[in-house]
Amino acid sequence: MPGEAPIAAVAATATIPDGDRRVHLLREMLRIRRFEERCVELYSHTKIRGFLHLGIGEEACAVGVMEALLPSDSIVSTYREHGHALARGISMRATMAELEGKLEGTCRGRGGSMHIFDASTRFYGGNAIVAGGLPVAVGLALADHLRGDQRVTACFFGDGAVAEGEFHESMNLAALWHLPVLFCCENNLYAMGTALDRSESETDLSLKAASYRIPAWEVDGMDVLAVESAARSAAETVRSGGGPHFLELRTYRFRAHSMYDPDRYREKTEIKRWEERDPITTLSARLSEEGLLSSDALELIEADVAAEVDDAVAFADSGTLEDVADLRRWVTSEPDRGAGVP
Ligand SMILES: Cc1ncc(C[n+]2csc(CCOP(=O)(O)OP(=O)(O)O)c2C)c(N)n1
Repeated sequence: MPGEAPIAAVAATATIPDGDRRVHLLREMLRIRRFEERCVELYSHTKIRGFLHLGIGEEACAVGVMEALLPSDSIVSTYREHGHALARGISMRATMAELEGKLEGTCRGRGGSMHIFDASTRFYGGNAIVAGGLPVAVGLALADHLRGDQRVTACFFGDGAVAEGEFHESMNLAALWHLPVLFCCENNLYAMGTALDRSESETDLSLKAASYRIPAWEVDGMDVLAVESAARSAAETVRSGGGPHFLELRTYRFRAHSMYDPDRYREKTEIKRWEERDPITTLSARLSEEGLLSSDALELIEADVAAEVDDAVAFADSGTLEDVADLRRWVTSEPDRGAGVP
């Protein structure tokens, strides 16, 4: 049923991160949370326009998976990708500038919130099309496979994507060709305003992956340590030729689907129940109980993160909007169109 607590984390073989690493994971989640909270303000001041989908509540998925990847691995994401981008190491400045539509952004401000792309970190894009990233991930993995590169392509998508044909075609080909893809399904129980159990006859998403003979693990997506541990284990297997793997990350978004969504399809009590499992407050409580994080240290982290967000906003605010005369450039590749474009 929607809103029920997720099942326990999968037992994983990787060692639990030590104290410093856990504090690092907390800091990374805080960077995403505070960045997105600021995005809400910027949106209300119309500095960010268009669609804006926030992953507040889902930070553990982005941070946990990204920690398990190598710089040589590739990532494909969705329209809810700010967290994935920041956790991958794309600068907060460039990310914010992209959201504000500035030239200094990752895509000259042309992509905006849903289409952050950065080849230097092998971040092959947010994608506005539900399930649109899956075939891209399969293509990247096929190229690696044919070249003999030992890379993993991590592909994020929501539970709504499993209703799309692209999901099934991608799972089938990845399994058939034994491709190095780590499918990361962020199951937050809702595909926009539709609950999973109102749109899927089979709500056990891991079972769908298993039906393609892809090993599938169910993971507590509100626990960054569980996500990191499972992702590390799965990524290592994929990298060493184990073929595609599937992680169902059981998570929840605390805010509406997007800034336009009145969020009338779920009970406030359900949201409250999940907020009690907030990945940031639960990890910081755990670290403080274990004597690994004092309140002073947490304040320092918060201050650092606040300064980084302020700096990113100042950078984006002082950025440049593209010259209208250039808008037709790079829509198609320039060499094909000859010199002197547009
Ligand atoms: C092919 C396609 N169909 C419909 C839409 C409209 N749409 C945008 S988000 C969304 C729901 C997707 O839900 P899910 O994959 O669970 O992701 P979540 O928003 O929960 O992260 C839909 C139907 C779209 N963008 N692309």
